[in-house]
Amino acid sequence: MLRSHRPCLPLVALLFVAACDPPPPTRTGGTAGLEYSIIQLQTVTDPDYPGVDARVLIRDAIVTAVDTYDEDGEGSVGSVWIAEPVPGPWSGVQLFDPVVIPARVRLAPGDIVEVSATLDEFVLLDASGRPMDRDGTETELVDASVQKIGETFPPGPTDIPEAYLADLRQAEPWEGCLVRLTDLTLTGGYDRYGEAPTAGGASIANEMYEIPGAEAGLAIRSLTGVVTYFFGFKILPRGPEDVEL
Ligand SMILES: [Ca+2]
Ligand SMILES: [Ca+2]
Repeated sequence: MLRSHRPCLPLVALLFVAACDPPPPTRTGGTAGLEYSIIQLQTVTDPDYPGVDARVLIRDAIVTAVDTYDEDGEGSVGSVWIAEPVPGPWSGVQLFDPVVIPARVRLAPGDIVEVSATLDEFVLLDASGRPMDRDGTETELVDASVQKIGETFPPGPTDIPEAYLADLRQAEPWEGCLVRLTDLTLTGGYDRYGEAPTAGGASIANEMYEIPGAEAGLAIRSLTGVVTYFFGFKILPRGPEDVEL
């Protein structure tokens, strides 16, 4: 997947923002940026939404997924998904290719982490800098460092209707979240983008795991995964334990 990133704000701009903006209620004395909940980062209508390119700090998030599967042989690994300790809409977000501290740590679901990152709304741009997708963007954290500070139980998914993923408005609150869909039927196998369609209009992508034998007619009783957006919403199962046929 071809990705491009905005450059970091110069330090002087960060200092200016930090000095002149009214502090959100969760401001801390740290130097890594102001502290936010994931919900504040996902909700543009929240009064404390910091805006794209803001440097942000997130404390006590729980890792829900780690991409270690190179689905296209081009090194498509490294993204990490985190969530608030209490699941629900707007409570998850993707970290695009973060630096893990300490480097020897292999993050796994259930790890408790602190994250310093830049907020982005990712969309592919054409040669003249215009969005190639007019329908949506993916909220994600880039230029991120993620530090493991503890462990807890791996978080469970939230059950949502399959139809939510076929509707831009209803899917948006679940972007970045770990969810579970039930009683799906595939209407095709994986296409050249690594996506398999369901009868209810959802799309299952192979970014972290590819369901063996995926083809039209395959019935899936339960499918867990994180929700992402790239020219439409899709669910990403993390491994065989996320798929119940
Ligand atoms: Ca979003
Ligand atoms: Ca991958």
